[in-house]
Amino acid sequence: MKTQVSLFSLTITGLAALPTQGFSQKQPNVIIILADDIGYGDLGWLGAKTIATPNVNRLANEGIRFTNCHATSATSTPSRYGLLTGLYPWRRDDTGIAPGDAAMIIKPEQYTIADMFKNSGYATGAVGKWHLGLGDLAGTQDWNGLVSPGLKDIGFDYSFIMAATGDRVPCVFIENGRTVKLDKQDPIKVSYSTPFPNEPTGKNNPELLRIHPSDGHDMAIVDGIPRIGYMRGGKSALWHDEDIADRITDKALDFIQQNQAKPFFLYFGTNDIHVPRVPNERFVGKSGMGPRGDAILSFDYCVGRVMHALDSLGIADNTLIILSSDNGPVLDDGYKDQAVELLGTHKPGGAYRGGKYSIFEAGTRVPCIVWWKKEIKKPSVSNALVSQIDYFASLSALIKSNIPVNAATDSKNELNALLGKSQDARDYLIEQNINNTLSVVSGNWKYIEPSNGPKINVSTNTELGNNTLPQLYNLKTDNGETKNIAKKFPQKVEHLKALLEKMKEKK
Ligand code: NG6
Ligand code: CA
Repeated sequence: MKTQVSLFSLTITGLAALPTQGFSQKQPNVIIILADDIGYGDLGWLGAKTIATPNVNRLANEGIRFTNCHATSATSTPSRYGLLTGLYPWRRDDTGIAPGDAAMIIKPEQYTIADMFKNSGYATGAVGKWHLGLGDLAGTQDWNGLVSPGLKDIGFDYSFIMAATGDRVPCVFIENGRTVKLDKQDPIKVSYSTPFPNEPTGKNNPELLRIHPSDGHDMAIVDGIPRIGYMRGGKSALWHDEDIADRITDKALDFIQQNQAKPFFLYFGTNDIHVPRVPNERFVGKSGMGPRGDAILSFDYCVGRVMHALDSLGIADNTLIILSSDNGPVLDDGYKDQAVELLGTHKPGGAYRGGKYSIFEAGTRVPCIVWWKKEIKKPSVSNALVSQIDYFASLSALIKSNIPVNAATDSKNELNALLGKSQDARDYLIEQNINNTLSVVSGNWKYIEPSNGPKINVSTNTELGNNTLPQLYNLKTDNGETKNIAKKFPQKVEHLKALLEKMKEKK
């Protein structure tokens, strides 16, 4: 659309001397690699000494490394919603952790980052973890036919996805809305409320399990692993957990290869390092930290495969990669996988307090690297305050694609900061925990609104940061959020509280 308009204006103003630079040079390809549950301290370039992540480190050493980049939320569904729509997920009340049979949370009429790329002539693809619902009514998807509406209705030309998470049924891959390798004689049935008669479950048949739950995860057994939700049938389509990383990375590589001549946008959501952590055997025992550490190695390997593909196709220079994670780290997230016991001195959240689910910094402060060899000639570390919600407006500025007025209204163009040209970015941003408690980070200050939510996520032993009193921290002098100084700085509290209320009211 945009291209047609530009061409038209060129014709009528008589500037026929094509191709000009804009037309002869291909727009950059853009890949967002979004890890699952990788924490601020989990990667080599962020200080992890015990885990080798050479491929991620290469990106870090050749790109801009961010120390103050945030997901909007401390769990997956809202965080991904924020990234893909440029809207804070807490503006809606239906963006919490989605079951595998949730309806599609992003509505077809919403304008997504994928629509933005598509409207500018990009080939668009989503591969890997989805977790934003499918179909128009929860629990009614036709897993044996076309699951619709789906990703093509929100801007993705191509998709190869896991509907929700590794620990939620249905445990199958869905390619362009259809279950992959399904035998029609063995249809899939899914329920999040009622077990299927005569189907074994984690609860009733622990003798069938190769991995045991520590909390929840006691319903359908798929591949010897108990999951959330009930499922039967679809035997030929079921994934094998050891192969997930390879299969989705294969598809990401196919997409890149097939679209190498066009500009493309790829959203690549890895399953690593979400539970159940069952990495391929080539990583088993290699980190010394058990499955959680081994899954980080698997993540790094997949990043390496993407890099290698770009290098061998000769398109690495003009491909911009953003690597980040959907939320902070967690150790025991519901399976007995020794994440706690084998952690040693490793600090998944770096210096930060809390973790996945939490309003403390480790909940949403995530690793972030921007890599674009053609434009980023001086790799550096940036302390600019940026949010994943800004990828949308920043990338639209990059490719000069207009966003409709009512779309992505929480997204800010921070392209200069993302490309390392400026250390100035946001004045403030908002974080969200699992209980929908919100906080504002502004400069060195952080205000957490009062909340009646629980202090601890008992299941994971994570401090959630909820407190019935207002909290104020100085992140510069106290990055571990240990001293609540709200009483000492009442005006600061009032100021940040007013800012938060104003943002909540904004339409
Ligand atoms: C929790 C699950 C956890 C994980 C999380 C979502 C239990 C006990 N815990 O409810 O295992 O699936 O939801 O994680 O069931 S996320 O990264 O996709 O948000
Ligand atoms: Ca996650």
